[in-house]
Amino acid sequence: MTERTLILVKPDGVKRGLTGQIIARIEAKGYTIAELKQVSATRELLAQHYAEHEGKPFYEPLVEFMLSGPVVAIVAEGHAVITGFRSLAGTTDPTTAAPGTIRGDLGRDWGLKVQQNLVHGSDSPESAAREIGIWFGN
Ligand code: DAT
Ligand code: MG
Repeated sequence: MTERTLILVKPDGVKRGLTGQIIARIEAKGYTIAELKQVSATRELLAQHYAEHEGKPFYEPLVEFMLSGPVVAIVAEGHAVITGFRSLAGTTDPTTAAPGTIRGDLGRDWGLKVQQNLVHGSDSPESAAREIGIWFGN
């Protein structure tokens, strides 16, 4: 079934000029870019987006990091794109994310309180629907 996922190029990816490379990898995998915009997130928007992490030790640094510069929000479309993009992104910690993935090839540990790992991807159909609504409206 064709599905949609919410992808964010986080502020580290935008600042390092990696947006084009990241979009190229999404397209090279065969997914379609359905929506794309550069936005400066707000605290309110991030509180919704990261609601599941509220109260965790990395929550505040995560929100500050996501406010540190613009992000590029993307809706990508294709069969099994939710799982497929998570696989393309690699595991959360960029130090150990597999080579060949976005995080594994382009990210690393900068010794900060939060993992700056270049991209976000929705983790389930429910998350995707919720997050697309948050970033793009319905
Ligand atoms: P993912 O982005 O792989 O879905 P997540 O949803 O568990 O990971 O966490 C959201 C973000 O928070 C993640 O991209 C980076 C940061 N983060 C998660 N766990 C962390 C930790 N233990 N220490 C520092 N930052 C962390
Ligand atoms: Mg997540």
